[in-house]
Amino acid sequence: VTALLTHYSADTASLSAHETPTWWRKAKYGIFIHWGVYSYPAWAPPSEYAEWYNYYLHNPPNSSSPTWVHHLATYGQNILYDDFISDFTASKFNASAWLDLFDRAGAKYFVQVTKHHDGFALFDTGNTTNRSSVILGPKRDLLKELFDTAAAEKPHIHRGTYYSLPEWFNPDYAKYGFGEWPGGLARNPFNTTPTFEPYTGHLDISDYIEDLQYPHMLTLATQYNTEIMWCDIGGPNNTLDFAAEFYNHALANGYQVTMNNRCGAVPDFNTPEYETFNSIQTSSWESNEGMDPFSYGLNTATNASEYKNGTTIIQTLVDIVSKNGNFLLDIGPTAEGEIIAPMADNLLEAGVWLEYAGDCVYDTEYWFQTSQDPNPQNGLAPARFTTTPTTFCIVAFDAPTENELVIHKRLPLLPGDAITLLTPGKNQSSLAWSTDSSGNLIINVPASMVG
Ligand code: FUL
Repeated sequence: VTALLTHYSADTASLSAHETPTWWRKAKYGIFIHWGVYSYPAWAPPSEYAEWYNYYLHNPPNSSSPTWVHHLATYGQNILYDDFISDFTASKFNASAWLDLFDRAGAKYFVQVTKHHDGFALFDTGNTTNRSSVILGPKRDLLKELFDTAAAEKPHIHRGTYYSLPEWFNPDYAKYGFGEWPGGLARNPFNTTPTFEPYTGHLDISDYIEDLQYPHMLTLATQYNTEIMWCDIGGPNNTLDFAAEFYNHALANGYQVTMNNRCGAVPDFNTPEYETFNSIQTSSWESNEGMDPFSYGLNTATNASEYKNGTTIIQTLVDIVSKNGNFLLDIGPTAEGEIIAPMADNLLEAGVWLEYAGDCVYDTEYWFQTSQDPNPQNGLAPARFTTTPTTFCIVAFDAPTENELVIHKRLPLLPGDAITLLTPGKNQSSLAWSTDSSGNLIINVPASMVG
């Protein structure tokens, strides 16, 4: 059989033909990693993102911004954000350990932040800028370590890259800057005269898009072979050209890639942030949120008991999958490169369930009629539905309070079909079932499962 490969050109019509690959739609669950210079101060008040530390340090200027107040009390006025670059050491970063954790957590892909809005890259940025972990701080190509280790040790886990299109404080970005940001320059908030902070590692380039952003994106695509281009916050870009290069590179090398909706051109999938859709969406989507109640980067002001636990992770994942989405769950490692125990434990707790019940998550489809029981019994959370070509899954979010679990929906069951309870160890047991005159499904539940 000969397959003709379609090559993409840098125009909307051509690029619109691209879709999320099958592997991505089957994978359902990925780990998002926000790791960078902001992982050192690792602080934000409850309603702000910790990875925005530099932004909140300077905005609003000369005010009582909580980050500024915290910074002054903790580090004093002589420490600038870029002084934290040397504290971002990655000294305990062990790519094998991270990947082993992701694997045991049941994740099928990860998306590493390779450069956030602070412009500090975790990959080799060549001659575009010296503002990277290769030149400064750890002096290591952290992205290469993670990608190479994943390819060698966990080849079934797909590799993606987050990339912030803007760099808020890069003087070269100023001419493209949004009015609401500080004109591309960070003014030292402790200094009342307008002195501006150095943008450490900055090289003399003539155009931010042509000489920095576009080369970076091409580097991630063609040198690191990223499978997911997860851009952030849009803004000026050269993404039509990039997308054609990205897709054609993957085609020529025999793998499948995808790009999100924040790159500025013809997305493969949407990315609701700290929210999910409450009904089935037939086009591709991926919901992302932190394990922290409101941060992607590590926030040491959050009590670990507030993190999403295993049950919440699973219920969020299954809810999303029942509506045709993927779940990208974020963790924030420390500046030294450790994934703290409470985060790792919660990931592993969810992984235990996925180990025996993952057949109802991975490689499933949404059920076209509805994602959930429309009328759950006795105040229980509604059960969610997923399907495969040969099975229909019901995932109950609460243990039934009686020996019967009633599903208030006519399901595609035929007389003689078996209903199997998935249990740890995969000791599957058949449950007796019947339907009532309205077509509701009544499943007999063993006493041990009644809550
Ligand atoms: C947002 C960013 O501003 C956040 O810091 C975070 O990276 C999130 C995933 O996207 O737009």
